[in-house]
Amino acid sequence: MSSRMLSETVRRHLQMYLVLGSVNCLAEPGWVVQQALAGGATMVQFREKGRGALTGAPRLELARRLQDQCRRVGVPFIVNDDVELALELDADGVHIGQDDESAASVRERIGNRMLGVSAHTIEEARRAILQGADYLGVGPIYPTISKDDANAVQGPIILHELRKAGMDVPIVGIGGITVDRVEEVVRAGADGVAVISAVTQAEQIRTAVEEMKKKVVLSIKSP
Ligand code: TZP
Ligand code: MG
Repeated sequence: MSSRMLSETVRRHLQMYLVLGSVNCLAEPGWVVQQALAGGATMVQFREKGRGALTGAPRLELARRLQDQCRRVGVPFIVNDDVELALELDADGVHIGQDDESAASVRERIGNRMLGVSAHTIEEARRAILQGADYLGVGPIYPTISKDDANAVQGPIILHELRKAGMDVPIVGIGGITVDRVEEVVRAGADGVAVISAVTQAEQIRTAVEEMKKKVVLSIKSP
C-alpha cells in the first residue's frame, strides 16, 4: 500500500474542505458536490448524519456517487465516523470525533489512508497526533447551525493556542465559517476551512467555494 500522505499535501487538501450529507443540502447532493468541485473544493467529507439522514443501501449509493465525482477530478473523499463504509468504498480517509473509536484503533484499520480527528484542547490534539492523525479538525470556531451536539464555541483563539503550544500539524478550522471569516481563521493558524452551510446553503455554490478558497490562499500567502 502507498505510504502516508505528506503533511504539506494534507495541508493543501484542507484549504477548502467541504463537509456534507444529504440533510445539509438544499439542492440534490450530487449537484452540490459537482458545483463545489467546479469551484475548486480541495477535499470532500461524506457526513450522512442527523435527522432524516439516509441509511442502508440509499446511503451507500449516495456515498459511491459522490466518491465517484471526487475521483474523476482527483479530490480526496473522506468518510465521517464510519470505518466500515470507508473500507468498503476504498475511500481516501476517515474523519472521527472524540466520542468515536480511538484514533489508534482507526489508524490500525485504515492503514495509510488519511485520518482526521476532531480536537478541542491541546491535550486532545497531542493525543490524536500521537495515535496517528494526519490532520486535526478544530472547532466550532463560531456558532454553527449544522451540528446539534457541537461543543462550546471556541473562537479563533484556540487555533493560536495550538500553534503557540508548538503543534505544527495540518489543522482545519470548522464551525460557522463564512467567506467573511476565512481570513481570521487562517491568520489564527488554520491551514484551511471546513464548511457545511456556507456552501450547501449558498445560492451560488460554485462562486461561494471560489471566493472562500481564494481568501484562504491569499491569507496563507500574505504576511
Ligand atoms: N463539527 C464542528 S462544527 C461542525 C462540525 C461538523 C458543523 C460545521 O457546519 P457549518 O454549517 O459550517 O457551521
Ligand atoms: Mg464522529
